[in-house]
Amino acid sequence: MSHYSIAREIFHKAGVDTESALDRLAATPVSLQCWQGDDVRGFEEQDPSLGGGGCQATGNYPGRARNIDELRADLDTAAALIPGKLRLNLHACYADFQSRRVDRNALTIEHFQSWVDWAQGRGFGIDFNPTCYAHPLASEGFTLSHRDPAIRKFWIEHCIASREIGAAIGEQLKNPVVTNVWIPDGYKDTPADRLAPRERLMESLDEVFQDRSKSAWNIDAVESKLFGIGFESYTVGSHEFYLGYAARRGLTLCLDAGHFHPTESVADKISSCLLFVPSLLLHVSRGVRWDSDHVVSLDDPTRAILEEVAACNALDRVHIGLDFFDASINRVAAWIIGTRNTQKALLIGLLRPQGRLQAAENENDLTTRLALLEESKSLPWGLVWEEFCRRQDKPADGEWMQTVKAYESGVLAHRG
Ligand code: RNT
Ligand code: ZN
Repeated sequence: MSHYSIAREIFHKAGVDTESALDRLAATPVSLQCWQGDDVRGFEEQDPSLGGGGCQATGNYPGRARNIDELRADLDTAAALIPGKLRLNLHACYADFQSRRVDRNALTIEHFQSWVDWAQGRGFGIDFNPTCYAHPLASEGFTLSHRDPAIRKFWIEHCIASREIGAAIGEQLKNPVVTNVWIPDGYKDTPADRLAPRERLMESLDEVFQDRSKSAWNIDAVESKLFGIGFESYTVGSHEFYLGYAARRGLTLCLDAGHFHPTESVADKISSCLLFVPSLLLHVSRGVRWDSDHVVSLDDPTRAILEEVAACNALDRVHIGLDFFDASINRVAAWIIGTRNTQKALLIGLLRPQGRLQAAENENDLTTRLALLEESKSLPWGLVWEEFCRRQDKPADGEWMQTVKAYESGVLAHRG
């Protein structure tokens, strides 16, 4: 008997159909963040002192991708070692300028066509993000909520251009793009006026999202944050701001696992938010003490988030994206570890004996509920994961590192 057939039997006894979990996992795309490959720098050759708006890639492991070709080669290496459906999450600062460089408010689909062709060849969908940081007009730490209308206008134009690009990509791929707006705006120290920047942000967003005519191909998302490095005391686009805004405008709400108080449960927010917004975007990440964007671990908070998506039966309303950037380890391995962990967390959620748990709860038999929940933790999900990798023709755990090491010595080590 194979490992998997034993596991299938054990799960069957627990009232869980592993085949259906495997099918659902295979049908669920995970969006790979391009920015893990180059420490969120992009290819605009901006002065690094302009900063990342509070995003901080730390570490100096050799092998950072320095150009589009290197980034694509690294993504290909990672994707070959990850089972399941993948998407590529692009940022506007990863434009392929070829000969003529333009500023961010003048970007068009032309600057991303080579990415679209690349993704199409691999069967990947694409997601998109305006880049509202690391730019001279973001140097004061304010973009869409800046008090200067000319600066606001630039960023409004950039966000509109990004949504147009998203729609054009979605239409070409016949696969809608999630375009996610995140801005760093905020203050290091206590503001005198918390209201006015939020009013300005709301007005700017109203302009950005005025034309919703391309919503078949472009899904608009907004991402909140609690604080960033250099933005410790106040973030204009807080959770309450965007929850209210997304609910009112019918936008997708992005929940980044690193953007809340460390003791807050992001998992618990999912069911509430889904009652008020059409869909959610997850930025699966891991904060260690702060929004440190560590590689996703198969830890309790990550499991809770993905288990909750499965328990709410909300896979059709939740887009799963990754958001971590670690420069202290092999960057290709970081993608592989973080993506596989996200998929494992979802698989664990899909393998939970939800029917029996719910039945116990409905009978108010909370003792049985606890017993089932606890015992489900030792069901052999790892064998089902092994089967998933096998069916997808991808390496099982313990079998991919050699390939990454060979790529490191053959390719990454030769980058200056
Ligand atoms: C920043 C946000 C945002 C970024 C990406 C690179 O705190 O999480 O999603 O990580 O734009
Ligand atoms: Zn994020």
